Amino acid sequence: MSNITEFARLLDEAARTATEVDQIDPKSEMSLEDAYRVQQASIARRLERGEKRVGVKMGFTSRAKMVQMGLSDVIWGRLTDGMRVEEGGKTSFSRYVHPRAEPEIAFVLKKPLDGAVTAVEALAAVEAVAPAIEIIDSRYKDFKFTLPDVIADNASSSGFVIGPWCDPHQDFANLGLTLSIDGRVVQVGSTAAILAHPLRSLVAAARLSAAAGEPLQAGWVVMAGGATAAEWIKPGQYVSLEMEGLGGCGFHMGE
Ligand code: OOG
Ligand code: MG
Repeated sequence: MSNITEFARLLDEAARTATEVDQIDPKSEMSLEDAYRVQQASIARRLERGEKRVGVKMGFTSRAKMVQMGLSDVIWGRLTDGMRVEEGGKTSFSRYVHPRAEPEIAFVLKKPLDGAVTAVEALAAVEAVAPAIEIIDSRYKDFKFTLPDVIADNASSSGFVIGPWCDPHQDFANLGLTLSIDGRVVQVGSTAAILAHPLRSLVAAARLSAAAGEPLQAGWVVMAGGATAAEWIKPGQYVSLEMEGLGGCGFHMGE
């Protein structure tokens, strides 16, 4: 128990001060349940500082991400309002250790989703879908971690940018997308890379969140997971996403 509190403090401080730390479980000895307890306790510290819980992010929902990071289990993390980056706005490099960006699709819910749901039920709870960019930033040295490590570190959550909210009653199963840095395309992909259909990621989010005793709420955002490998971001760069049919979004990485 005290280990959980101590790791939560360590990772929260690392995130708050943008300082890298050693892996807490390099031999992968911690149970995934304990790793999620560390995550929960570290997010509780953010909430105590006044941040508000705004949703959930899913991780390793595409093969490209699994291959890039060498892990193959779907994971999830907790999003707070402190992680929001305004669409078209600027975030500061000093807030991150070694940020990367990846193209995703986001859902916002109009109804709660609790536990085992079908894709049809999940879609019925969706208010809108949007093109989105996740800024991930592992607090671990060299962005290297085991599965318990990354779960404890809130699945590397650091920032997210959401583009225009669109009608979910359109086919978003296989939308082409490009991620660009300073106008140069660096990743090409499709929303189909996300578990073959991004709604499957929402179904998994509903199940995993409920199992943790924190079912998805109306108004929450769910980030479905990176559709391509993530790209390193340097100060001064502009990162943008274009998604077929849904439009785009972007952000400036300041100094
Ligand atoms: C872990 C987070 C994975 C995704 O979209 O797959 C993730 C990481 O890659 O650091 O956010
Ligand atoms: Mg992601």
